[in-house]
Amino acid sequence: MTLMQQEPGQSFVVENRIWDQAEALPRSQIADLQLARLRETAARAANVPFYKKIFEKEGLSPDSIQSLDDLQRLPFTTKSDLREHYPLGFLAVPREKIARIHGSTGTTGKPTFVAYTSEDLKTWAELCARFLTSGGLRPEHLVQISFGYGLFTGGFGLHYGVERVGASVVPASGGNTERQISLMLDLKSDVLVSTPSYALYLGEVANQKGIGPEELPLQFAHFGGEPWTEDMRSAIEKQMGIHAFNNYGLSEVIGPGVSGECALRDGMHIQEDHFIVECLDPDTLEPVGDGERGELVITSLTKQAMPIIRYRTRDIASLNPAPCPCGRTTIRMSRVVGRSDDMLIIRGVNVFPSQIEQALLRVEGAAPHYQIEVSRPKALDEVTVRVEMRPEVFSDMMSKMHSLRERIAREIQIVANIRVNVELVDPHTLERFQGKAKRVIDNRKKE
Ligand code: DLL
Repeated sequence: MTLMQQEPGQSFVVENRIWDQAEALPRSQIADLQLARLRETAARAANVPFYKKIFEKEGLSPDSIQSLDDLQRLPFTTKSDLREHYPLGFLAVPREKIARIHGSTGTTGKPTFVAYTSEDLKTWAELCARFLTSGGLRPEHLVQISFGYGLFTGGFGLHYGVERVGASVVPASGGNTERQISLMLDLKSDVLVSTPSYALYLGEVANQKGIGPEELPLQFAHFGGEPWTEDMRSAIEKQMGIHAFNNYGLSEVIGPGVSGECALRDGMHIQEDHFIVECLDPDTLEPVGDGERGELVITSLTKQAMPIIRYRTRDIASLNPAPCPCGRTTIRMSRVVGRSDDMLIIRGVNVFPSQIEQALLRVEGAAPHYQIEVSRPKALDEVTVRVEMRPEVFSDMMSKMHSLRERIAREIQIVANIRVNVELVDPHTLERFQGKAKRVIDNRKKE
């Protein structure tokens, strides 16, 4: 198939290629495979004391799964279930079968660990190879991986995926931004792998050193690990002169490799032969309709060391089952608008930080660097959005600054339906991030 994606003014062309025909199976075959694998997963999960106890209590067994609808009879798993069985209480295989352990630090409490058998590691590399290929990676490319190599699944996960495709890796790891830029220039990296917020910072530092998009050798990038918006994609693409793809995953489920964009970049294809993704109303836990937002709940179908059933991700997104012109038959998920636990409730209105990002990036003169501070000085919530000005609009004319502030506040009101205070700050003064961005300070928790 010769489907291509080319934006006006860009020389990079993404040719549509499929790594594994499993991505393009007829829907009925996907369903058959999912059912068989769901039963295998239930059998493996019966070795995990947490699931065994529930299965016994509810009279569940692999044989009681007769159709995919029976998934709804299986229990949910939450982050606190994993924490309560710290460190490795969810293992379904003897410890000597474990080939590697990763973990997520989380923002509160103990980390959670996730384990892989050598078979799991092979599967993981294949899954990453799939989305990397769908987003343009070919054996001739040189990929700079600027995710931390460590417990975080981003570094090693993508590393083995790139190698599986046959491309070359520069395992730059996170941080040391000046060195990242020299590596990129000296080795002529074609592809960047990082969080979108780190890419934004890298691009900014390069630009400050007089290295513009034309001088950067990068052609395209695979970003993931945190929520970001279409407007942020445009800002980073412009700053670095690249074409950026989105990919999604979480350590509890495998790491990166759950889903990723194809050349058309209209939603992330879910690797449905390895995961069942449900989209549920977070309050009622009933399925929402196609295209409606809900919480993603994920069941692994092939993981051996730590099979996971109906994991409540807290990520809010929607599902699109419509066929994609790229030829893949898998369901696509939208961007993650945010995590339900990051959703701010401001005077009763639900707001995701990504809505504020979307609004302010639409205002010319506002830089894509911002911080949201929420407080409750008296009885009412107050939100202050600090936004950096672009150096070119920085002005000592009060009236100009005032109208920029007003435009940002108005745009936020339109998109997020809340009135906020906007503080314009000098260029390059807000914190930059080398991994996942932390843009919200909620003082109400302390007050
Ligand atoms: O962030 C795995 C990963 C690494 C995915 C690198 C993609 C690239 P955790 O540290 O466990 O794992 O964090 C998982 O990050 O539940 C989402 O809230 C968020 N997240 C990951 N990818 C995206 C994305 C890795 N593309 C949590 N868009 C998930 C929005 C994302 N949020």
